[in-house]
Amino acid sequence: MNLADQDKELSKIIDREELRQNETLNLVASENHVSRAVREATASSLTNKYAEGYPRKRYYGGTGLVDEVEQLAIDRAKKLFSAEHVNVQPYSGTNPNLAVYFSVMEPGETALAMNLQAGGHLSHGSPMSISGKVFRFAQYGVNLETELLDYDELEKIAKREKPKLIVAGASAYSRLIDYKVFREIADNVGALLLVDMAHIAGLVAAGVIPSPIPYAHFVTSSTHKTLRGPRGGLIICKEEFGETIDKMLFPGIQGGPLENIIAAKAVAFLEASKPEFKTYSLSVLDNAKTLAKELENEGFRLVSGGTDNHLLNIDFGEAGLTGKEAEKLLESVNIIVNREVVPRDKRKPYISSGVRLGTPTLTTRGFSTEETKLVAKLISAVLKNPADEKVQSEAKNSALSLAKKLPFSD
Ligand code: DSN
Repeated sequence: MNLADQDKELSKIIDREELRQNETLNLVASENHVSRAVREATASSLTNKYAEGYPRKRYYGGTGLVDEVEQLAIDRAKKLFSAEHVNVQPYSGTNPNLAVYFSVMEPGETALAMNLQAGGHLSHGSPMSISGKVFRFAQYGVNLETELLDYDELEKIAKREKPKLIVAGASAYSRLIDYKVFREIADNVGALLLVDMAHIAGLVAAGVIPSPIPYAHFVTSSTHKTLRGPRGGLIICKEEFGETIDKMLFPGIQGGPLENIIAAKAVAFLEASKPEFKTYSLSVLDNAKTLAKELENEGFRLVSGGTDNHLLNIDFGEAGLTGKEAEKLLESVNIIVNREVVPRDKRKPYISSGVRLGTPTLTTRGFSTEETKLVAKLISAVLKNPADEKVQSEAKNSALSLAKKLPFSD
């Protein structure tokens, strides 16, 4: 029985969500819209199969075909990223980080990672996360003048803290990261290097920004952001750490792998290896630069003055709109973003003084720099005239017609 007949109540909610996605302009930097092929693999009969273990070493019968699926995903990811060892079982982007931490540190030992205000991630040692509860995380940030990573300062902190692991990578940093310098600093203090490339994995796969893989001992990622796969994660590491990482992820951290999701990852890796994906990724970068330039022309202050990747952060300042207000205002006119703490933020993360904008989803639906300029104008009009109902209603109509003009192709 299909879903609509089996469970009308739920089916209607999903239909409404599909309509919402189609009728809104999504600028959440960490989201994307997967292909029908990825969705088909996600919804396939592989969801029925238990396969604890790894290919050719499972704890269940009947796993010959899921072995083929998982090996295909591993082989494709290795080729795509020129990686030595890949684990495709992580359920999310956070579990791979835990697998690395528990593989290289004992509880209480020190790691060094970027703080939240500079754009770091909760799983990089926030006291609210198990990472910060079990391990001691020292933190680096950005230079508060340039809002860029300050490698001299990073080195000073690394020498002082003597971490066992240095973590590079962020959720809200709009600039490129110099992985070679990170590796040199790690080597100088006897630390291992982990790069969390969750946000930029698709851009790395497409070869349109530098890859961390030659420099890092470990690279972790989610698979659903710029990489445009199903919701899930990935660990890449040097061969020498492969066995330890695999054992730490399963049985250390996770249970049975989601082979339907692993199949969908395999599809996404195939898609990301095609020339069209490189064209798409270049367009993600162009659109982000266009959005940044147009918003700056409209008078908005961007953290670090712009972007080199798929995202940018507007800082409204202490006296300006809060990120929460801006997020709600934009949602009311069918533009979806998320609030974001910015480097000098005095407000709590739930309120914040900024919003983060990204171009992966709009680019997937075919937005060019021309449409992106229109989106910037809409965002500007809405945020500058929060109490003007006419402006808000015109912006909503324009957002809706842009969405209808460029629907998702499948
Ligand atoms: N929650 C993701 C983001 O929005 O960046 C990171 O995992």
